[in-house]
Amino acid sequence: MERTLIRDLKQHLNQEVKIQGWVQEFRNVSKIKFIILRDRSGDMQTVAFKGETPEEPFNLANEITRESVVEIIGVPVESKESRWGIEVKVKDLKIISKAQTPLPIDNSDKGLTGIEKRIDNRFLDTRNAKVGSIFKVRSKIVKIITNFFDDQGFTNINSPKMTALGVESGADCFRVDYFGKPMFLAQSPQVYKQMFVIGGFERVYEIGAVFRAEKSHTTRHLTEFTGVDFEMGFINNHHDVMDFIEAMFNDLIAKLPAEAQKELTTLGATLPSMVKIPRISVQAAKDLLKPLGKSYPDEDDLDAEGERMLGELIKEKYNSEFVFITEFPWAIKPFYQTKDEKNPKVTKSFDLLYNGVEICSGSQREHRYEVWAAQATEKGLDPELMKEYGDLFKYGAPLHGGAGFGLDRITHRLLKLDNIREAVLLPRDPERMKP
Ligand code: AMO
Repeated sequence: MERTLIRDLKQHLNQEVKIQGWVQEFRNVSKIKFIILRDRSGDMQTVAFKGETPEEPFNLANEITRESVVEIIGVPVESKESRWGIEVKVKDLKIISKAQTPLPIDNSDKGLTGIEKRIDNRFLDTRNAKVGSIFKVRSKIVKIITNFFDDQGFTNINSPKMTALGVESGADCFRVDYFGKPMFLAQSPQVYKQMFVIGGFERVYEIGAVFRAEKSHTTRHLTEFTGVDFEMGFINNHHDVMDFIEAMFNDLIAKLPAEAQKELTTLGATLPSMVKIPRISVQAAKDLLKPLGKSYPDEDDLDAEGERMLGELIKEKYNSEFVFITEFPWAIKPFYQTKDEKNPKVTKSFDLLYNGVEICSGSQREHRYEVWAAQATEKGLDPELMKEYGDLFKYGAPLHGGAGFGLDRITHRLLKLDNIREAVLLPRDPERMKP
C-alpha cells in the first residue's frame, strides 16, 4: 500500500490508508489509546479501541514513546470530538524506530528548553511545528528571490569559499591551512561577483556561505551566515541598485503569503506592506537623531542603538519599516566603492535597514583601474597584491554595482524572531562549533 500524507486524509474517508510519521503525543487509557502522529504535511489523531482494534497492535501501543517513528494502517472517519474533524481508526501498528526516553529537549509547544540546548539537538527541535515553519518560510524566501533574479536576467554563480583575497574592510578573515600555504574562508563573494559581471554575464547572483572572524556576541551576528549577493552591470549609479532591491522586496512580500500561508499562520507572522522605501543620507539620519541625544562625528557609522532609533523615526515619519541610508563616509567603507564626484568624502553606497536592523549593504563599484588602484593605496592596501582583482578593470569593465543581504537577517527580521540563531539551522558563533 502507498503511503498517504496526513494532509490528504480527508480525501480518503472510510477507506484503508497507510500513514507513517513521528509520535507527537499519546494517551493510553485501558480501553482506548490515542496517538497523535505527525509527518511533514501535518498532524492527526489516531485511535485504537479494545475489542475493535486487533489485539497485537492494541497491545503494542503500550510500548510507544514520544518521537518514535511508527506506521499505521487505518481508516479515516469523521469525528466530532477530534479537533481535526476526523480521526484515523487503527487497524495495524508497526514501530519502525523506537525513541529513547527521556528526550534530551522538550520539543512540544510548551517550549521549556532554552535555545542553546535546542540547537545542540536541532534535529529534534525542528520537528516542532513552529520551529519547522521558520525554515519552511526561509526556504520559500529563497525560492521567491531566486525566481526574481532569474526573471530579471541574472545568472546564478558559485564562487570559491577558500580564497587568497579578503577585501571587506572591518571584517576579519578565518585563516585556512591549505597544504601548508595560507588561505582564507571567503568573507564575501565581492571580487567574484564583479568578475563575472565583467565576464560578460552582466547580472549575477549567489546565495552561499559567508565567513566573518568577528567575536561579536549579539542577537544579529554570526561567524558564518548565508549571503544573498548580487551584482549588476551597465547601471547609472547606486540608485539603480536600490531600485532593484525595492522591486525585489515588493515581489517577496507580495508572493510570500501565498507560498507559505500555513507556516505564516502557525508563526502568527504579519508581513509589512511596502511600496516605496525612503532614501536618506547618513548625514540626514544623524541630523534626525541629534535632537534625541545621539550625536556622531562626521566619519562615524551609526551604532546599533542609532539604527534602532532611526527605524522608529522613519516609521513615524514615512510609515515605512524599511529605509535606505545612503552616501556613507569613504573613511568607513571598503576601498572598492565609487566616491561621489561632487563630494569625494562619501561613496555611492547604501545600507538597507528593516525595523532598525541592517539587512543589506551595497554600492556602485569603482571600475576605472587607475582610480581603483589609487583608492586601494589610500586605504593602505597594495594593488599589486590584488592583481587578479585589479586586472578585471583593465580590459573593459562597465559601470556596475550590487549589494549583499544576510538571508538569516531577512528571515530573522521578517518573522520578528528574538535572535538570528532562530533563523539558522546550525548557527556558528565564537563559542559554537557543533553540531
Ligand atoms: P556587508 O559586510 O555589509 O557587505 O555584509 C552584507 C550583509 O550581510 C549581513 N551580515 C551578517 N549577517 C550575520 N552575521 C554577520 N556577522 C554579518 N555580517 C554581515 C548583513 C549585511 O548587510 N560585499 C558587501 C556587500 C556588497 O556591497 O555587495 C558586504 O559583504 O545583512
